[in-house]
Amino acid sequence: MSEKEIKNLEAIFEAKIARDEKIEPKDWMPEKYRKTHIRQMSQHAHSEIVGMLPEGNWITRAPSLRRKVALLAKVQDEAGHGLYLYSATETLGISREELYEQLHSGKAKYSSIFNYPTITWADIGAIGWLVDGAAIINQVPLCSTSFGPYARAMVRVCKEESFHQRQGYEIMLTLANGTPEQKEMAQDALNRWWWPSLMMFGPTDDMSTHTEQSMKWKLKRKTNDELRQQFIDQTVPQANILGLSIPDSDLKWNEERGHYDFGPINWDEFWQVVKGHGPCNKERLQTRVDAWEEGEWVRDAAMAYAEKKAERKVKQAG
Ligand code: BYC
Repeated sequence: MSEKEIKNLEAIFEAKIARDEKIEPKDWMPEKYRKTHIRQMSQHAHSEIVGMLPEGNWITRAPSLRRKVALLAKVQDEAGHGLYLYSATETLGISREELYEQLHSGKAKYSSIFNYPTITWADIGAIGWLVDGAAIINQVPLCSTSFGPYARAMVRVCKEESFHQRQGYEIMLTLANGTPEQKEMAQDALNRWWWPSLMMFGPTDDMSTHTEQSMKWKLKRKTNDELRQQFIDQTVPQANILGLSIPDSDLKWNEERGHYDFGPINWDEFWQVVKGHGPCNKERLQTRVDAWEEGEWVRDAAMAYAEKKAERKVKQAG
């Protein structure tokens, strides 16, 4: 393709972004746009799949049938989110096998939050309330992201996340209004999950490598810091209703800014977890690799069946 033709395609692409039109898989797009989307969307898909593990840990120990049914449904929804997102990523010309390989080899990232352990039942409440609460804030703007398949997948994901957030908050509400031991368990879960939840939004804007370009492409509609602040402002009143205290002595309403001020985030901890040295990184990855290897016979059987069926069709047609 000549330089002039590329410039022309670039102009068409930029004009579409400016008009808020969706970019579809068959449209021309700059290579960097395609790669950035593969990176973010696949990391998002991996996060959903790995995100099933900390909660899956509690399915057999949920305290009642009602809690078990809700938790099962939530974890199944997460599998579904992963599958929509892998399919949407495949439209950018990368195979599912390649995506899995990137996760299993440790090349691809997934959200830092899923490398923390779920020690008590209250952790399931805290994940629904805080982690899904953070996910909604991060993902609602993604419903209007510029790449069509990602934006459309996000609409359904957000509806389901909203149910997840409520099931978590309801667990916290029950514990916070329960016995002193139950309330203490809820407080302990909030203490352990608060800061990692703030880290989910990614590094501060001045440290974020991708935000500026992703905002220009309308992949990201808000910056990491804007979303983090929105999460804090929304969550503090919810903690007050629960009668639990947020583990941050610097947390204070700032009348002038119209936002809560908050204390420093431990970015060393964040980067340690992102680089694979969090409390559960090794266990999480190993579980995924084992699932992939143990499922090989299922994939082989499905492929063999599909081939046999295709052969039979050809014979019948001939
Ligand atoms: N954990 O330039 P930045 C869920 C990486 S699933 C690990 O700001 P970007 C749920 C980042 O990848 C939650 N790594 O990046 C599921 C980059 O490294 P690379 C997942 C992180 O992409 C089950 C570097 O740091 N949600 O909600 O502009 C149950 C610099 O960052 C993290 C999504 O994936 C992190 N927390 O912004 C319950 C949403 N943060 O790639 C809930 C879609 C940053 O250059 N993704 N890094 O090696 C996004 O919105 C954006 O990718 C992020 C990061 C805001 C996460």
